[in-house]
Amino acid sequence: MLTGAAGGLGTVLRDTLQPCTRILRLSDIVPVQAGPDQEAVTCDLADKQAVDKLVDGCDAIVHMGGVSVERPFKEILEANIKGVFHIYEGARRHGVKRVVFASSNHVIGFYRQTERIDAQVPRRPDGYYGLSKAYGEEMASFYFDRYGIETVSIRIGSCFPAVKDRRMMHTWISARDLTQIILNGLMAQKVGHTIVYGMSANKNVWWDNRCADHLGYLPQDTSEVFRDQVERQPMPTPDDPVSVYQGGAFTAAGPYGDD
Ligand code: NAI
Ligand code: 15L
Repeated sequence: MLTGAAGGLGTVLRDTLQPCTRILRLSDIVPVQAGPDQEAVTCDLADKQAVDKLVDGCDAIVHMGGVSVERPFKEILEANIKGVFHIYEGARRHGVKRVVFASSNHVIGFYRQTERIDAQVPRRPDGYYGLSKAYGEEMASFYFDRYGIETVSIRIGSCFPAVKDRRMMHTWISARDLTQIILNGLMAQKVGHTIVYGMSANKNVWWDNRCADHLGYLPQDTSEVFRDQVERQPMPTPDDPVSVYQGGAFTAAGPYGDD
């Protein structure tokens, strides 16, 4: 089952994951059209009963749905925080044993671009969105320790068809490489709760994936193919958050505390 199927990544993943499924159940809060060997279920992740029904009958869950940028806390609370709880409760109740969770680099967004980090460093979320992904990772850890449900949390960098700016030269991941991480995350023998940074084979990366070696992820793509076009863009000032922090502009978004 794929949540967030109407989104930017969901629209690509519904095709790239399809060959590895018997039936791919697609879900989003907005309607999606099912193709051959697909089912479509419109469901708000904030609705516990609806999510419980959604999960019934699934072998595995790829959880991409939710608010994907910094927004007022209430929106994040409903879609992401309650949403991820409902997904794991559904998994527990219906015996689903494997989840791939779309976490984000914004879980560690307040690390500086001069730092190199692995998946064991303390989290430094850069907003309510990053906090919700940190909560999702902790939820995954708890459901493994307590119920044996295994998860691969992918701290996705920037997954778009092309690199948009200098920061993304470090954070970019192609849809092909993201698909490989997801499939490896679903098929690997034992993952417990594994955190992996979702990046392609870029130069000068900030993230070290040695804690996720057992996934056997071998990126095929690199942001280098976009270097010429990106380096034609004006250089931001050295104190601009886009040049200072790994989370870039997200570290200066808001404040969104007052709903
Ligand atoms: P997106 O915003 O295009 O797609 C998210 C989907 O979730 C949308 O189709 C939306 O309708 C759905 N959704 C939102 N609230 C919902 C709710 N209450 N109930 C059910 N569905 C709901 O985001 P995108 O780019 O496709 O990202 C997919 C996932 O990957 C997100 O969880 C995002 O946080 C994460 N991610 C994406 C990155 C990227 O570079 N695209 C980077 C890091 C993380
Ligand atoms: C994310 O978590 C967002 O979902 C995506 O839209 C991008 O902003 C990405 O991070 C990024 O940091 O580039």
